[in-house]
Amino acid sequence: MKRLTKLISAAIMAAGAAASMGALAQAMADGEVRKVDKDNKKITIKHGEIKSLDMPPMTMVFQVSDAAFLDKIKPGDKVQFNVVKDGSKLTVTELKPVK
Ligand SMILES: [Cu+2]
Repeated sequence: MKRLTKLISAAIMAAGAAASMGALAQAMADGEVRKVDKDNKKITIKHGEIKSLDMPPMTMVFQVSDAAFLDKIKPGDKVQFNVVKDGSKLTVTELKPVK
């Protein structure tokens, strides 16, 4: 239940941010790809602040929900991504390159 409450409050926060900024994309986190590990569905991202997770900027490894995300991504690419907390695991559920 705690997870659901958190999810709902995150959704409300995202909706609020989208309303005030006029774009849903603003809710995504920014980062730069450091390493791609397709075999293990993992990606290392040097990311900016992630407000939804209360996380300061850092470089860390994320699990990705779909290995196909990693097809068009390589180290050095700038990306925008969404990440959800699943227990102690952080999973990237959306990932797109930024020009
Ligand atoms: Cu982090």
